[in-house]
Order: sequence, then structure tokens, then C-alpha cells
Amino acid sequence: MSAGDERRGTPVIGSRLRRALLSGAVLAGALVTFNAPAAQAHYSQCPPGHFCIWQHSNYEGRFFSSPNSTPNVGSYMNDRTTSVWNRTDRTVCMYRHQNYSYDMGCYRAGGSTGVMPIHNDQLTSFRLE
Ligand SMILES: [Ca+2]
Repeated sequence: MSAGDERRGTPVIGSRLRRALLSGAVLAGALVTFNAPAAQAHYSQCPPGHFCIWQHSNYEGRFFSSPNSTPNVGSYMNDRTTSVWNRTDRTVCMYRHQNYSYDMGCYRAGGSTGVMPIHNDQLTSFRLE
């Protein structure tokens, strides 16, 4: 099985819908960021400059982070992400499949969410834009 095999089965999202999903995710991230100080939890796990993901809501449970684009978060975190914090200075986009396939939306620099509004437990890769 290659990455190409997986991509073949991926539905294509139209550019207009894709933009709407992206802006929605960014907006949700911005809104939740506003509330973030109330839910500190394990924020301290996330190093400056990293994109950080957690298994459970409010930044708890299994944890993975990277300062770089990551084509596969690995079996420990695959399809488990529920909360995220983008501590990079770039927009980071998330994908349901490995190698940046099937767009799930993006978070601006500093954006976070204690609970992903959509695509819970589906993240497999993320890319700095
Ligand atoms: Ca996935």
C-alpha cells in the first residue's frame, strides 16, 4: 500500500467549500483561543514554536508536537487528536490522511481549540504553510 493508493479513495473538496471550511476552522480557533487561559491543563507540554496535539479535550491525554510539517503523526497519536495548539509563527493545516491528504482546516499562528469542532479523532498529518 502506498500513499497514492490511499489518496485515490479520498473525496475531492471543491475550492469554495474548502475555503469555507478553512475560514471556519480558523475562526473557531480564534474564538477558542480567547477562552484558552481558563483551561490551562497541560499547555506547558507544548514548546514554543511547535504545533501541539492532544488526545483528549482541554489539552490532556496523549501528546505529540513538532516544529515541522509532519506527514504522519505515528500510531501513538493517529486518529486520536481532540485538542490542538499552534505555537508556531505560521498557519498550520491539518489533514485526515497521511502525506497531507484530505484537508481538515487550518489554525493561524497562536490558534488553539480545547475541542475540535469537527474532525475529532481523525488527524493524521499537519503542514506548516
Ligand atoms: Ca486519520
